[in-house]
Amino acid sequence: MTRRLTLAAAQLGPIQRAEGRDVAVGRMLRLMEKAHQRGAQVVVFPELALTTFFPRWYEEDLAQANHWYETALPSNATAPLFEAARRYGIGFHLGYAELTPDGHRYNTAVYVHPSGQVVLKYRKVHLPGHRDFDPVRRVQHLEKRYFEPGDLGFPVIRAPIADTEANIGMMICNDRRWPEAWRVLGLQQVELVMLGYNTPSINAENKGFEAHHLRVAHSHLSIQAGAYQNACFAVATAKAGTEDGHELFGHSIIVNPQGEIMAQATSWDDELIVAEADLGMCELGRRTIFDFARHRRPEHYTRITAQTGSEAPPRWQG
Ligand code: ING
Repeated sequence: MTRRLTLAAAQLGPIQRAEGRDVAVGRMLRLMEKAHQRGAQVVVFPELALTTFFPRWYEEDLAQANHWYETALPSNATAPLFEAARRYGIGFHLGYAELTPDGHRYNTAVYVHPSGQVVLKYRKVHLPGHRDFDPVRRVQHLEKRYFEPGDLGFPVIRAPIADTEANIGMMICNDRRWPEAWRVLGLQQVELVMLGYNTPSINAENKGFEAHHLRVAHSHLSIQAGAYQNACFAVATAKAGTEDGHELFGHSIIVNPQGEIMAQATSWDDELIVAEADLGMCELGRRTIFDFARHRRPEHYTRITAQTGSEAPPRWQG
């Protein structure tokens, strides 16, 4: 039986440091209404969608950063999103900063069913940047200060969506650059990867490894490869534009299991992109080129989990 889904990436433009959650939620409600008008059944909002990308701002005392975090979901500020989801019958992915009751801090994403129930939660595993103030950097990227590595792994669940169901999984921003994240989801037969990102358009480390003109290419390369090599769809949604003078790139995309870009945002502002997914494409990939059971040889992959860093190879002795 064919399983079709209409997917949407709800890209957000900049959220300034001084702007409250009501501003972001108001803009997200307008995007959700557009998604409803265009027949979307799943909407993916960005990473840290409720606030500015605050890891660019240093705080000596972490408690002074608590206002950037959600201690409950839904909250008064986010309840309108849950109401809209119920009203339109739309499931949505939301990225936000999570402060748990016992004081743990995570860069988190949830998938919320139209009923308002949280179907899946994920906490960002790969945290880029640094922990302490770095005077060399033109812009700080303090995700290792403000968040702990995720403790939920990369879960996949088969979730009811609209009149069908899909194997859904999530990752967040930097995770997309690590093939291990995609493969752990692929080994659970993921069919729809939802991922939000906030990616600076210039290289704050200024060491030049990643040339500016390749920033977007590397983002798309990572997502297209991940989707193709794990026979899944991916909805990758940016928060974009200039936040208090600091630029984030947009270029949100929806990718199919062939690695093709089905839709791409062309602005760096609030923008909805939509694509029709035939989930049967995932099964085709899993039964042919990427039939893991037939083709993978885990006995040769032990370095992937045995090692953290790379090791220099032995020198050839001739
Ligand atoms: N941002 C960036 C990302 O991975 C980054 C950080 C940019 C790392 C470019 C390496 C190269 O897209 C977040 N929030 O992870």
